[in-house]
Amino acid sequence: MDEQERYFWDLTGYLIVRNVLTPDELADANEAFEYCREKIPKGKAGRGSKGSKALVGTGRLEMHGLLQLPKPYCEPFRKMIAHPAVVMRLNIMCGKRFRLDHGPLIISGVKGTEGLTLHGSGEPHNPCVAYYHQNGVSHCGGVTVTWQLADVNEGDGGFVCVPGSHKSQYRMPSGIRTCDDDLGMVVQPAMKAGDVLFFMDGAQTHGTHPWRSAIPRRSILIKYASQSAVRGVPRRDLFQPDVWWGDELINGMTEEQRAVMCGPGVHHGGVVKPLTVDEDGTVRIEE
Ligand SMILES: O=C(O)CCC(=O)C(=O)O
Repeated sequence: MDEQERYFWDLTGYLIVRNVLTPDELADANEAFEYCREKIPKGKAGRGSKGSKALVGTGRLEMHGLLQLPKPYCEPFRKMIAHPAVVMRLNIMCGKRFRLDHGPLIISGVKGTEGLTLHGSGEPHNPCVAYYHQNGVSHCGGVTVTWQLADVNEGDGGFVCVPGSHKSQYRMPSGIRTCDDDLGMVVQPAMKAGDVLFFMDGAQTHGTHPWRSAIPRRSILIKYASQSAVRGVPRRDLFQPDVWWGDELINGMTEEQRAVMCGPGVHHGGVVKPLTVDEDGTVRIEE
């Protein structure tokens, strides 16, 4: 990551690196995409656009599980997760020993596929994906890397963001969230097949415009975290104290003691309960 890239990243909250995939790598990735194309589940219309007029359309097209595809179709995605162009940049963006948090996933779109309301921007504040800068070192807890397998031209739709929003001290106005009154601040960057986009997932205001091109969208998103951040967890049981620490250590603990021994992560679906202290000093699980 050179000085120019670093400046762009720090200032805007995203970065596009051009021409990363070779023609052969791009062909292999597109062959794997073709294998998945008919299997991509369609979401319920309205789930992404949530009442927005600007983002309305047909259900979103997203597919997970790309690392588990049969060979050779998993290979292009396995190569992407530790690609040198990604490693050299994430070592600076997230710090060394960054890790894959969740993904890779396909985000596709056909003409008319709905958008996704803008989110991130630290709303609500989530320290594990925050961006900060101290002692000359910048740190972002969550970075998403999006590989483009087809061109995204100006006006096609797809990924959008508000450049610089990771530094904003104010709440995102509702017109920005829905894109119904975006103050001219929402940017949809144009990219070519083989380009790679990095963005500050969680820290930056970002989302999706409806897909407007007759050529379907082909994006592969891989979500990374710094070594100290955990959002997605591959199995719900990893939150359970006996799975995370082992039976022997947990045996005989009270429910409250067990509650502080849970495995880490944000996407726990409610299985991790917070503790609270009553006026009389009793510690109990908050329901
Ligand atoms: O690439 C896109 O369409 C945006 C994806 C997004 O909003 C996210 O991954 O949180």
